Amino acid sequence: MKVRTRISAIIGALGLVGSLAVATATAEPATREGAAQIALTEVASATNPTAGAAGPGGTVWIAERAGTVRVLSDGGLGEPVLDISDETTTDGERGLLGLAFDPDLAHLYISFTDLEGTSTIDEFAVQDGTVQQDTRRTVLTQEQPETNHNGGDIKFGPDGYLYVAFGDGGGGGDPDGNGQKLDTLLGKLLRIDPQGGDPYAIPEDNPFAGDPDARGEIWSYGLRNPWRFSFDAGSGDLLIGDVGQSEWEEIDWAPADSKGGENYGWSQMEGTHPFRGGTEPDNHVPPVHEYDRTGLGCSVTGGYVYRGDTVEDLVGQYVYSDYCDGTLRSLEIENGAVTAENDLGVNGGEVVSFAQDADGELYVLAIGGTVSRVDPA
Ligand SMILES: [Ca+2]
Repeated sequence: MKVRTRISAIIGALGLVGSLAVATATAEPATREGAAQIALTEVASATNPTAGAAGPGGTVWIAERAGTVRVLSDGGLGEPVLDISDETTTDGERGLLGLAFDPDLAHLYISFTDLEGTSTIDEFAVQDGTVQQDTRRTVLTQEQPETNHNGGDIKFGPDGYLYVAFGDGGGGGDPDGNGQKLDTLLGKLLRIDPQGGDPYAIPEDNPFAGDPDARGEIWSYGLRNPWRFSFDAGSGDLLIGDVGQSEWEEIDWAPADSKGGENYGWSQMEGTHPFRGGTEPDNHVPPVHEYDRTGLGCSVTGGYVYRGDTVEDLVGQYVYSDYCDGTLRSLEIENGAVTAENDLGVNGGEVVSFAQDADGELYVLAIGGTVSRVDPA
């Protein structure tokens, strides 16, 4: 079956799934009663887009996996404004995997794997909407033992610090137990102050700052492959899409007033289930939502809480998808508990990432190249 073969090939190429599971064809999703009515409007075609961020002048900057950054505006997607394609590869899950602007739009940060596969966060000054190439400096690096589970998403939090997501080091099943180890940056969400030191500073109120047995950069841990995460632009809450091993895909949640230190359980737990005879940690923070692989997909793609204006019924809902399934779904979350799950009735293709513009409108990025905006139906 052609579609199945194509999806399988792409999954193999990007390797986001933890096992060799093959995507199965799914029935057309039905819109549930009460769900917002949305449509996807294709606004651009990119080459393997992996990430996007709101940039200067109402633009959205799109990262392409092979190493280019292009700016999306009303006129479409422009020529590359940054090209590091000779510094990265697309082995396994590698490439240019994330980008973020600081709150003043004064600096652009990119997250990529270098030619040795080392995860690298670099910074550029931005002036008048233009990347100042000669200001480039490396902020943080992390060696990666395998080509998968590199994570790589980066976002500024409402606190003005840079958060960095790294997977567990890959290989399947967390062979080194990195998820629960506090002396490695693998399997973690980090929180750093890139402007506060050289090459960066660790915020004093990080949960493990000053702990000789732990890396001070760690904000939360017990993550397998937190491929995409975001902060709610309205509430400041944190949402993480953590890709499962072979059974459970999960969304993790932390409130805006969290002090950090959350243990999301991997690799003792996969979702709410002990993993391979694992023991649930006393401080385990279970996912706010999980789903198995019997129909909804096989590799969660974390999205954003919708804070735009155009789809009124969607405001406040967390929109996400799955790489293998492509259906857009939303969660309604109150006080850290899901009160409703919605099938939004549209399919974004091989959804690998989302982007949010300065107005809170959402864009869906499919690895095949489609960049679509979430519009009212
Ligand atoms: Ca977990």
